[in-house]
Amino acid sequence: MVGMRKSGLTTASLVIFLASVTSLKAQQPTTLLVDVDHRQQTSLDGSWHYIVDPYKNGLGDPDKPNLNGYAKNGHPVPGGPLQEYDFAQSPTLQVPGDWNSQKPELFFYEGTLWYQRDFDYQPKPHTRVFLHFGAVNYAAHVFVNDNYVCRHEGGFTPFDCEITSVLKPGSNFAVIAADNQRQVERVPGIKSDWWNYGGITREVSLVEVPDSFIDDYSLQLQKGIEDKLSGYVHLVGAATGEKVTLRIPELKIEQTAETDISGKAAFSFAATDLHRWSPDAPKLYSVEMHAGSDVLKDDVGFRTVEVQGEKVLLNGMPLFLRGICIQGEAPYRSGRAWSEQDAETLLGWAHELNANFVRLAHYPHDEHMTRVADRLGILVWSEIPVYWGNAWTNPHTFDVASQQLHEMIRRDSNKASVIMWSMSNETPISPERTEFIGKLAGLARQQDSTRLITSAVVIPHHADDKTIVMNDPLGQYLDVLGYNEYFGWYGGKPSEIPQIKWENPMHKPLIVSEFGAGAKAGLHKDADYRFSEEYQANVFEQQFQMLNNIPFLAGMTPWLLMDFRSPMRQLPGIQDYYNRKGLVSDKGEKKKAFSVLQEYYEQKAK
Ligand code: GCB
Repeated sequence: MVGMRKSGLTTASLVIFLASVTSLKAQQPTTLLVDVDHRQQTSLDGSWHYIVDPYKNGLGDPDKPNLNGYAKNGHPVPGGPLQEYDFAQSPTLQVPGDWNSQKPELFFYEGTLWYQRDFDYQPKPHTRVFLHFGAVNYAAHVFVNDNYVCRHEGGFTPFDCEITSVLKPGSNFAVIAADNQRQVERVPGIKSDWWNYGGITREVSLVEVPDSFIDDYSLQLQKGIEDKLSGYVHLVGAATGEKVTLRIPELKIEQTAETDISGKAAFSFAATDLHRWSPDAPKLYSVEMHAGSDVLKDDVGFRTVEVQGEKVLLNGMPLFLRGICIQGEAPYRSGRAWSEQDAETLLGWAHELNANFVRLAHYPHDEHMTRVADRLGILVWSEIPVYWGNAWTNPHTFDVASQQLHEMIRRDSNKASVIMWSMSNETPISPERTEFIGKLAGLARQQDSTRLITSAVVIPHHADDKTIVMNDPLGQYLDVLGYNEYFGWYGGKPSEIPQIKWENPMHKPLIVSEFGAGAKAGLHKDADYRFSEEYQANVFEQQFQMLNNIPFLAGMTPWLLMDFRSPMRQLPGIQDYYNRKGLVSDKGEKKKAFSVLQEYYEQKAK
């Protein structure tokens, strides 16, 4: 111990503590728990003290760890240790929650911010304890009782730090440095059209598991096989040959299998009386897994999804994906969405639109979204933030992209709603980019053979000005082609849209993964007046005329459900830092285009 106080760190202890931080090399966690929301948890949500650290004094420069320099700039307290930082006296932020929308002085802040809170714990025998984070944007360095327990990169996926050996009876404390500085080699890179909300943006909890526990499982219908469930339950800390029992009581199914040397117990069994999950009937079954003293329960739907020629089939039947894009912005209050209620509001609007599909752009949304989608029967496109320009040849960039892909797949691989993994959005064509994303697609297939792989591409390959040819070389790696276009907004007049033609040399299903126009809620003008509700509604109507003539169109996800904050959208009085292409405003007002799309989808659903 280096002079820690119950409620925080003194400056002197912080300096020593930070010196040890730089000398320690904490690792990315190796455990990643699935289905955490069904486990016994102790929430650590609530008030956390924080210290803003724009110069990264706390972490030091990893290349030149010279923390004395930091100390020299301090103001010694006569006769005592330095007293520059004191978490106990510092203000608080609510967790979960981004810092930008909680404090006006942090609205534009991008950098390092330290969080601290105390918590009580009584260690129990044969119990391992993990600190589970739904997400921290972007990098997190996690300390418990002055031990550097883990670090994590990637702002939208969960991670679990094991803290069993550092916990003590009674009072404990956690310190987390969150760093959302934009960097070229990070994923996303330096520019994106959404607010770079920093901090512990999703829920935090302590999760207790027995010595040997289930960290992962998968149970699914394979493509094209409708009456056989297969998958595995994976144990950590178990000997080879450990018995695992899997039950689906409603189907009177009970199966047992034994773990192999890697801790996996494989299952494959007939499930003939299965009611398959679909948007019309989102049936979820209670699934129970028992292994030693660990029990894990989940609510799981079973369905198949596959591609046949230019069509997407759900449970063997062609389906038109009536979609809408959603950003992870909190309805009514702005800031990063994180709660079940946020998910219910956003997906409730999607439902009201007669949508059966959502594109969760441009990064994995919180788990409430996919849980609520499972319950409501809304199909999901889930994406990693490989967005616009990325450092295609940087090995670290590839590593963090593939890690985020892995974490996204792992968390949601048992969600029936999720039918597509998207590798990227609007990446400029180059051999390096195509190789990078092609490799990601290969990894996604290895990790999940049951879902479809997609990407939203944009670079127009027009045979002439009036024809879009879907020939982006990335298409060779994809099952479904996504294409973003803004005809009538960023180029051309709305009235010209219906003349645009499409060609599909790869003969794969196409989803028009974005189109739209900005509109300020309440601004009513003629249809040629930009940012009026009428302009936006007209763009949608013109788009429908074009889309109706694309024979290989498998679906569409217009941009987008709700206005969202973006530093790129400043037009005073209209945008005020919001991208206004929502069908619903940030305050929940529905624009004219909402009912236009709602009616179109009502017809499509017939
Ligand atoms: C796009 C991007 C999306 C932007 C949108 C826009 O193509 O994929 O992230 O927000 O256009 O509004 O320009």
